Amino acid sequence: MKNNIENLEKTSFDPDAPGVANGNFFGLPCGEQEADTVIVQVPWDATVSYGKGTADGPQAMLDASLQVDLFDERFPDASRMKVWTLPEEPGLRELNGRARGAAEQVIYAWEQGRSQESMAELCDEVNACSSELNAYVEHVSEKYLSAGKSVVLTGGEHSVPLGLIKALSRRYPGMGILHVDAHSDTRKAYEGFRYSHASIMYNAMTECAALGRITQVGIRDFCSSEYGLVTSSDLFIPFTDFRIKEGLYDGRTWKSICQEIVSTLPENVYVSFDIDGLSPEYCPGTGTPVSGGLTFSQADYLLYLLAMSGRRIVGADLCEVAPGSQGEWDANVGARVLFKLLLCSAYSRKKK
Ligand SMILES: [Mn+2]
Repeated sequence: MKNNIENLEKTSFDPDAPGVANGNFFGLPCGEQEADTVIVQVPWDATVSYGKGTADGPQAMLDASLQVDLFDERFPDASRMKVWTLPEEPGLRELNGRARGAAEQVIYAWEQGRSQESMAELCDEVNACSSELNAYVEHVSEKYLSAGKSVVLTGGEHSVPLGLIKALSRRYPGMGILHVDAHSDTRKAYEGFRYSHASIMYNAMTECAALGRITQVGIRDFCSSEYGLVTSSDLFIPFTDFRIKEGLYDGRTWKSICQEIVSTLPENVYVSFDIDGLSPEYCPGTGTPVSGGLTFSQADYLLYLLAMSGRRIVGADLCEVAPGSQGEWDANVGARVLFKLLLCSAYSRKKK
C-alpha cells in the first residue's frame, strides 16, 4: 500500500474528525522528513507454532488506528505527534511465505516424532530467511536512527525486533528492556528455529551489545529452564503474573508495583510489548493466548509511570497482534496500545 501522506493538504487536518486513510497510523499528517518517529511494519509469522495470522497484524492495526481519538488527557499534544509509517517492504511477505512453508514441514515432523537430524535442512532454510529478515530490520532501523529518528516496530510474531534491539544496544550501552509478555521468550531456539518467536529475549541477551537489564512483566507460561535462567541471571528481573497478582491480593497498589518495576530499569529503555502480556480478552486472536495477564489500563499506567520517571524510551515494538475471528477487536486494542506507547515514548524523550 502506497503511503500518500506527502500529498495531503496538511492545513486541513482536523484531529477531532474521523481518521483519513493516508497510509499513516492514526491518519497523522506527518511525512517522512519531518517525522521524529518512524513506524516499521513487519508482517512476519514464519515460526509461529500455534495460531497463525500475526503477519496480518500491522495492516489490521493500521486500519483500526483510524478510529482512535487523537486525544489523551495526560498529553495535550497527542495529535501533533510527528509519526510517519513506512509502507510495508514489498519482499517481506514473500520471504515470510518461504520461511513459513519450510517451518510448517518442520513442525509437522516434530509432531510425528521424527528425529531432529531429518529436519536439519528445512530448519536451515527457516533460519536463513529469519536472518534475512533480521538484517532488513537492522538496516532500516540504522537508517532512521542515523537520521535522528526513533523507530517503533509493529509485528508480526515476536521474533521480529532483534535487528532494532541490536541497533539500539550499540547506540545506548547498558540499555534496558521492559518486556511485557505472557511468555519469557528465553528459549535457546524452539522447534529447531534459532530466531523463534519463543527466543527473542535469549537472542537479545546473546547477540546484542551488552544490555543492562531485561525486566519481564506478566510472565505466566514458561518452561523450567527459562525460569532457571531468569531467576539466576543478574540481567533478568521477572515480575511474573503470579507475583504481581500476589502483591495485589496482599493489598499492594498497582502504582507501587509499577514503581518497583520501573526502578529496575536503567536510563535508556526499550519497550518490547507482546500483546499476549494482556489478558486474552484483549487479544483472543493472538498466536499463543494465555489466561491471566494485565488489563489494558494496568499496562497503560505502567508505560505512563515509565515515561514520568525521567527514563528515556529509546525504541519499542508491539508484536503478536493477530486479527482473529472476533472482527477487528484485536487490532482495535493493538492500535490503542500503540497509541499509548507512542505518546509515552515521545514524552519521555522530549524532557531531555
Ligand atoms: Mn508471548
